[in-house]
Amino acid sequence: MVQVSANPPAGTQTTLAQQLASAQARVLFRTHAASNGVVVTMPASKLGQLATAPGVASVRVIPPKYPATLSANGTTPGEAAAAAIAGATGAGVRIGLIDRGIDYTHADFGGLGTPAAYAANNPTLIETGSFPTAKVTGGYDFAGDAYDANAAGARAIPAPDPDPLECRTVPAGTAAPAYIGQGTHVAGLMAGYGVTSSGATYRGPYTPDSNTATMRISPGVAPEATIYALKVFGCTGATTLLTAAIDRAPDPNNDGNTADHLDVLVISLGTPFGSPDDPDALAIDNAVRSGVVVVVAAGDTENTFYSVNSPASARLAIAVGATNNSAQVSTN
Ligand SMILES: [Ca+2]
Ligand SMILES: [Ca+2]
Ligand SMILES: [Ca+2]
Repeated sequence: MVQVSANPPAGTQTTLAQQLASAQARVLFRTHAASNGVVVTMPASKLGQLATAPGVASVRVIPPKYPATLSANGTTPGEAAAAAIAGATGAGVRIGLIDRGIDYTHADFGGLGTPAAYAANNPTLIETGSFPTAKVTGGYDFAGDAYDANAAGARAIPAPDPDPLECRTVPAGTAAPAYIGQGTHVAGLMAGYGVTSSGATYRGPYTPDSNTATMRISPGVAPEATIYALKVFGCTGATTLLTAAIDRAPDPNNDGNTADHLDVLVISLGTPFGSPDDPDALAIDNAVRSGVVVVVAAGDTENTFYSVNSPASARLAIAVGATNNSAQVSTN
């Protein structure tokens, strides 16, 4: 990531883009709210000439990030009830989720909840009336389903589209990884409505008396919050698109004014042995300064030294560890 100096002259990013082209750099995206810079893929041998270009404050490598996979079975009725006792149902709170996207056709988010509804939804475009929904109130796909930062050739280049529907398939001949469904799972833990034993969306009330024990899926911890789906992964593999998504949290409508910033940003992904100076971590610090509470998974590498993920390593992030259902430190 090429970060622009403070108070740069107008047009610095554009001038920089021209210099980047001469250095065989391909621009992946530009940012303005949580970070002022340009993210490129380019030959390592050309990095030195960029560092001395006018207006450049720093040139940093973005380590690829991976989904922080889950093995828990969802929220328990007790967790949902505890939140309800506190009156903390999330009403009025807007949560951004940077992940693999969300299956917003799922009944847990008020969708039809049928395989046919998912299959009929083209993940590259917004069919009239399909999105946003009352629960998933906005979002964007920064990646496109074919994207994988670690792939060779064209798949390493993101192909963004407006639909953050989570991918449920993998390329032919590829084994399905453990994280298929992760974005939808995390969204449900956060803010799912709940699904009744008959498969219908639960519509409340969210009180200590709610009979969640017999539900197919318990309500999320904040079942009345809304979700903004920021998709940074393709169907498989890694991402270097995190800063593009973090940039959207202070300014969801991308108009340069942060008055509409999200309340909370949840990031359940990363790479072990993180640095607080990873560009993604620095973008998080700036998002927090804009008023966004940023919560990041601490990682899946068990109890060892320096195992906290980047970007959970951000100085201003709330880094959250996890245990499994047997009270063991999370290991995927
Ligand atoms: Ca669609
Ligand atoms: Ca898409
Ligand atoms: Ca705005």
